Order: sequence, then C-alpha cells, then structure tokens
Amino acid sequence: MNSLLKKHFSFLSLVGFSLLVSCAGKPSREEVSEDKPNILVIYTDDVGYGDISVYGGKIPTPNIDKLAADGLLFSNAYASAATCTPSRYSLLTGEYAWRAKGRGVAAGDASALIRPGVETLPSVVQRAGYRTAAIGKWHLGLGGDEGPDWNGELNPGPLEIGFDYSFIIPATGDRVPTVFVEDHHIVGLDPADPISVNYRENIGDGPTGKDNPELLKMMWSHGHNHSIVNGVSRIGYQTGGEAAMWRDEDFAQTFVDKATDFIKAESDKPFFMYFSTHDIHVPRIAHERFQGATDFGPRGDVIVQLDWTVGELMKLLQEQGLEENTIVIFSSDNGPVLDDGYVDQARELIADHDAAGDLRGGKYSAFEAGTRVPFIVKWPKSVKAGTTSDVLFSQVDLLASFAAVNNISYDSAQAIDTENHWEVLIGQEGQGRYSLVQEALFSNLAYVRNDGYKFIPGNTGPDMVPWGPIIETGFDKEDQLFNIKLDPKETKDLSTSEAEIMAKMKEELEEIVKK
Ligand code: NG6
Ligand code: CA
Repeated sequence: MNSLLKKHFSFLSLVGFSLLVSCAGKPSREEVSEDKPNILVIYTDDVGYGDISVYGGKIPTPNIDKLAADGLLFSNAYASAATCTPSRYSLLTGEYAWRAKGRGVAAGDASALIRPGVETLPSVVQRAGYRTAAIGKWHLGLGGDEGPDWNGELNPGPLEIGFDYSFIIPATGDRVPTVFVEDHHIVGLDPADPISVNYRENIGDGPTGKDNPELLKMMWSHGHNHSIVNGVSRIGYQTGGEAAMWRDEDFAQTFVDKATDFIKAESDKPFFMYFSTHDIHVPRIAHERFQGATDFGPRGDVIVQLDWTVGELMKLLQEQGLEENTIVIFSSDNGPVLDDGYVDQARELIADHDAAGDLRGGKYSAFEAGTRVPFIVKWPKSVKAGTTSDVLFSQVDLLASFAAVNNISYDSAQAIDTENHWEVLIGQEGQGRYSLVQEALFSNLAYVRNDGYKFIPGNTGPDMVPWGPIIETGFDKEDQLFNIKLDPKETKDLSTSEAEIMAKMKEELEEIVKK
C-alpha cells in the first residue's frame, strides 16, 4: 500500500468507516470497527518448551506465567522450524519455508527473503485497518538481489511487506552488522564513517575473536570469532560505522522503548505488533541490572530479562487502557540450545532446569524439542483466564486465523499452508489441524498428526548437530515412527510394529510436499 493511501486509510479507520480498498492487486472488503482488538505477538528466540516456569522451568518468569494465569496455555503448539529464519518466514507468510530453497538460517548480509507483493500476516491486518510494526530481531534479509546497501536505503525490508514501522536487528545479535535499522536506514550512522560488511574475508584492521581473545568479555566456543564489537566477537567481518554500533546490554530496554513509542503514538487505532525479542539467543549479554539475577549464568539472566520485557509491555497496555482488548500471543521461534557458540556456562549451570521440558532434542532437531514451543494467548475480553489447550496448533496458522476474524481475503495460492483456526487460538471448541510439518536442520522434515503419530522420513543427516551444540538431530537413515501422545520423549520407534500407519503418513506427507 502506498503511503498516501495508507494515511487516507488510517484516517478513515479512525472515524470508524467501512470502506472498500483494493491494494497490490488484492481486493479486500474492510469492516473497520472501533473495537478491533490490538494484536501483540511476542516472538522470543530459542526459548524452549521447558524454559518458562509455567511450563515447568526452574527460572522464575512471573510476568510470563501471569499471561497464562490470565489466558490460555497451549501444550501442543509448534513453530514451523527448528531454526529462526524458516520459522519467521512461515509465521509471516503462511507458507512453509521449505517449499523453496534458500530459506534456512539467513546470513547477516542476505537479501530480503520476503519480497513486496507476497502475502503476509502484517499486510492482511494492515488491510483490515491496523497500524503495524516490527520491532526486534528480523533475520529475514534486507534489500534486493544485490543484497543490503548498508550505507544507503535498505529496501525492500519490513516496510515493503506490510509493516508501517520497523526498528530491527537486521539478522541476529551474533552476526554483523551490529547496528539497529529503523525503517530503511541504519540508526546513527555517520556518513563520514561508512560501514562495510563482509562474510567471506576479513576487512579493515579491527580486532577479531580469533586473534584477540584478550579483548573479549565473553569468549566464543565455536564459530563467532570474527569482528569484535562491545567485547563480543561475531559471525562476519565489519569495519567503519563506529557511531552506529549497538551495546548488547541495551537490546531489551531499546525494544521496549520503541514499542512504547509506537503504541502510544496513535493509541486510538488498533495496532498489530510483531515484537521479536533478541532474548534468549546468543550472545547472552543481559543488561547490567540483570547480570547475576539467577544461579543459571547468562542464560538464566536473559530469561529473567525476557520476563521483565513481558512485564513492561503488559504494564504499558494497562497504562494505556488497552489491556482488556489486546490479544497477546507469547511464543518462540524454535527450541532450546545451551552452548550455541559462546562460553557462557549454559550447560555447566543448567542444574535441574530442563530447557526442553522433558522433550527430546532441541534447537535444530527433528525431535519434538526443536519445534514444540511455549505458546500462550491472553485476551481478557474473550479468552477465559487460566485455561489450557492440548489441540494441535501451528504458528503458520496466524495469518489465516487473523484474516478470517477480520473478514479479509488473502492470497491463498501463495499462503498455501496457513489454515484458519481462530476458535482454537482463543480457546473455543475446535478440532484444530489434522497435521503439521516440522522443518529441522538442513531442511529435513518431520510430520506430526493430531492423533499423536509422528513420522520422521529417513535421511542421510548426522545423528548429532555436527558443530558445537550437543543436540540429537533426530535423523536416521531409516524411516521412524513415534506416538508422541503415549511416548512424548520419542523413545519407541514404531516403524515396524505400526508399519501401515507409517505408510499412510508417508503418503500424506508426500501430498503436502507436492501441494
Ligand atoms: C548458527 C550459529 C548459532 C546461531 C544459529 C542461528 C555458529 C557456529 N552457530 O550457525 O550461534 O546463530 O546459526 O540461530 O555460527 S537462529 O536462532 O537465528 O536460527
Ligand atoms: Ca531462534
């Protein structure tokens, strides 16, 4: 939608009009009413099924637990993938990421993976009259085929795919460039000191984690030994752009501040916010006031910081009188990992905290802990407090669900995997999905059905993640079948004893892949 049309549209929504708009070739009928709920998606990073105390975690997360006490807690909700980029891709587009190549963990200098014109969740709600923002981690690439123009305009990016405003970490905290990007530009970049980024070779004469470990406040364990910024070495090399460098300690506060500004700006119009925390991804550098907050080391500290973030956002909604009619969704992009490349004692200090919540595997894995994640929905106006759901739910379904409730059509030829499960999302009767596909490392798939059967097709991948993290991938040369209702830990392979079921599931998965 062009900005003029957007302004016009916002004005009309303010005065509560109904109107007919056609945008980007996608006609849609708008019913803009004044009581549309706000939508706040808090999308965390690498938070495992067992990391939140209401899911059994040992690190106190009172603010997140309160979301569950005030709302609905899911036990069978899934990210689409066991890594970040594909999960985010499918949440935002309603299409499983594995349908095309090149949607695995994106490099820090990747070009935009979601191009203008592609159907997205933010563009659906934007057409429904919402003002939309992306705040926090992006990791879906920026710029056209030639890649990001760091010193110029970073376009296409979030603004071209349905967000009115964005304030983002372009990729991850552990990848260069270590700068924030607001809308189309790096924040605070001095034109006299342009930034250069290189993922192939060292540039400039700055220190690296490999050659100058004495400069590090957190040592790397695998990878992550290139350019040093703020005492932390990263993946990739960069030089210049000094004035724009972030301080990892300030991520959480900065994102809360940006969310506050956006929400307060026009609090009489409904908002959709994709609030994507850096916590608890590596490097785990909490703000000074949270350092040492737990006995679990930096990983525990950033969980406490994440909980603080949630508390701040809830306070904001309350102060603005928006609590009652805001749908808050709390979830994670993939499962947990302890050592993911820095020496932060995550493994040594884990004690009796089970980040995977008694599931098998973790981040990167085809086993359950890779993609089954915390998922909480709070909406005081309509979701009953203190309820739970064990219905199968996938993040890929947010697009169709929010389209349906807003009575907005969407491009279902493109967003082919999303399904409307609005009733399930708000805890009403509903069967939910028949099945879903999980994407693990190297684009290997697994297939889960609502009767509890799970099929992992045979593949040639390694049985352990082949670099630092000590995590089972769930891969085997032979096909595997589990019943995760009876055997959530995936210990009993039923591929021989229940061969017929597996054969049927194989066919079903093939159908979905062919779709
Ligand atoms: C891996 C990184 C890991 C993390 C991951 C992406 C190494 C050795 N490991 O390649 O630290 O950045 O990519 O995580 O470089 S994700 O949550 O964004 O998918
Ligand atoms: Ca992640």
